[in-house]
Amino acid sequence: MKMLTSSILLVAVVAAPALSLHPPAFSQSVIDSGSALKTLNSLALLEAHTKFGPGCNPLKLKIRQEWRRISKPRRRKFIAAVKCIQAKPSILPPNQVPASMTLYDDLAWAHALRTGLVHNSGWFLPFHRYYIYAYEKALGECGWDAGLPYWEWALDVNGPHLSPLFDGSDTSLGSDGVFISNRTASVLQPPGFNSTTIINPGTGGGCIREGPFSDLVIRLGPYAFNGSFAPLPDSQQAANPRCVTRDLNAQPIQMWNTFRAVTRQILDYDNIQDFAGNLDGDSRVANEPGRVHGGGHIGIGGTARDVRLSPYEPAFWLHHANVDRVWWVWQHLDFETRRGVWATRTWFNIPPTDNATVEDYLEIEPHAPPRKIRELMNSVGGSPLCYVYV
Ligand SMILES: *[C@@H]1O[C@H](CO)[C@@H](O)[C@H](O)[C@H]1NC(C)=O
Ligand SMILES: *[C@@H]1O[C@H](CO)[C@@H](O)[C@H](O)[C@H]1NC(C)=O
Ligand SMILES: *[C@@H]1O[C@H](CO)[C@@H](O)[C@H](O)[C@H]1NC(C)=O
Ligand SMILES: *[C@@H]1O[C@H](CO)[C@@H](O)[C@H](O)[C@H]1NC(C)=O
Ligand SMILES: [Cu+2]
Repeated sequence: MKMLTSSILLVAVVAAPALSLHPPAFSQSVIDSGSALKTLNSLALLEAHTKFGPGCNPLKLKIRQEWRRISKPRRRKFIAAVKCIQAKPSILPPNQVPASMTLYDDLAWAHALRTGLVHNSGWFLPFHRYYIYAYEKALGECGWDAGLPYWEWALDVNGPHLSPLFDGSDTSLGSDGVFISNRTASVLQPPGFNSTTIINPGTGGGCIREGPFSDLVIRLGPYAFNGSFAPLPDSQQAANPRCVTRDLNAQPIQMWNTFRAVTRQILDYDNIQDFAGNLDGDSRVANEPGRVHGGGHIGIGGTARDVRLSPYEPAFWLHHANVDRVWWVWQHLDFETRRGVWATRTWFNIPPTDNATVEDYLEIEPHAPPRKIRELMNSVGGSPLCYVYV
C-alpha cells in the first residue's frame, strides 16, 4: 500500500515527459557501494511514470522489489504462490507433451521449446521480459498480486550461499544443493571465444538440501545438446522425475555481478548492440563470456545452468527479473532511442535468419498470446505490461 501511494505521488510530481536523462557523474565509491545503481533505478522510475499507456495506471501497477525488501510474511505468501503453480495441472493439449504434468512443467517446456530462438538472438531480451510477465500473471492467479520479486546479485557478492534468498529458511527459495566434494572445475567457452574461462565448483552441487523446493519434482528433459538448439526432436519423451540441483558459487558473482559491473553495464553503452551483447557475454560483441546474465545463472549453478530447463530453478525468475531491470533502467535513461533489438532470430544466427525487428511477434502459448515486440518495450504501456522496479 505504501508503494502504491508513493507511485501516485510520483505521477503528480512529474510534469512534462523528460528527454534523455543525464545521470550525474558517479565516483567509483558511489558506484561500488550500489548507491549509483539505486539512483539510476530512481531516475528510471520517475521516467516510467510519464509513460503510462491505456490499460496501465498507478492503481494497477505491479511493483517489483528486491527479495530482501519484502517482509517475511509476504515472502512466505510468494513461496506459497510458486508452490501453487507447481501443483496446478498442465494446461497443454492432452498428449502434446506427456511428461509435462504441472503448470510449472508447462512453463519450463515453453522455454525449452523456444531456446534456439530466444537466446543469443534479437528476441532474447523481449522474450524473457514477456516470459517472466507470464509467470507474474500465473502467480497472480495463485494469490500473489504484487510484482515479481527480483534478485540483486551484487548484494550477494560474498557468496549466494550467505544470501537470505538461499538460506534454507521458510522465507528463502530453499538452501544450497547438497555439497558434493572433489569435483573438477568447469570450463566455459561459448561459441566465438578463443580462450576458456574456468569456473570453480561452488558450495553445493546436489539436490536442494532443505527449505522450500527441496521436494520439488521436475520431469522434462534433460535434452541433449549437439552444437545448436534445434527445435526439440521429441516432445513424447517419458517423464524423468528428479530434483532441482544447485551449486551456489561466489566466483561468477564476483567476476560479473558486482555493483561496479552492473552499473557499468547500464552506463557504458549507448546502443542496443553493445548493451545486449555485453549483458549476455555474446562473443560477437563482448570480450568475455558470462557477464550479468550468465553470471547469475552460474552463480546459482546446477539446474540454473541448463540453458533449456533453467526455469525449473525457482530463483531463475528472480534472476531474470534483475536482468530485465538492468535493461529497463538502461532504456529509461534515453527512452526515445532505446527500444530496439539487436541480432537475428536464432541462437548465434544458427541457422541464419534476418535481423529481428520490433515488428516481430512473440508468443508463449498457451500462457501468453502473440504480442508485437514494440508493445513489450514499455513496461507501463498496458498492452499488456504494467510494472516497474523499485
Ligand atoms: C578425489 O579425486 C581424486 C582424483 O580423482 C581421487 O584420487 C580421490 O580418491 C578422491 N577423493 C574422494 C574423497 O573422493
Ligand atoms: C577469436 O579469434 C578469431 C581469429 O583470430 C578472431 O577473428 C575473433 O575476433 C576472436 N574472438 C574473440 C571473441 O576474441
Ligand atoms: C542437431 O540436431 C538437429 C535436430 O535433430 C539437427 O537438425 C542438426 O543438424 C544437428 N546438428 C549437429 C551439429 O549434428
Ligand atoms: C542486420 O543488422 C546488422 C547490424 O547489427 C547489419 O550489419 C546487417 O546488415 C543487418 N542484416 C540485414 C539482412 O539487414
Ligand atoms: Cu532463457
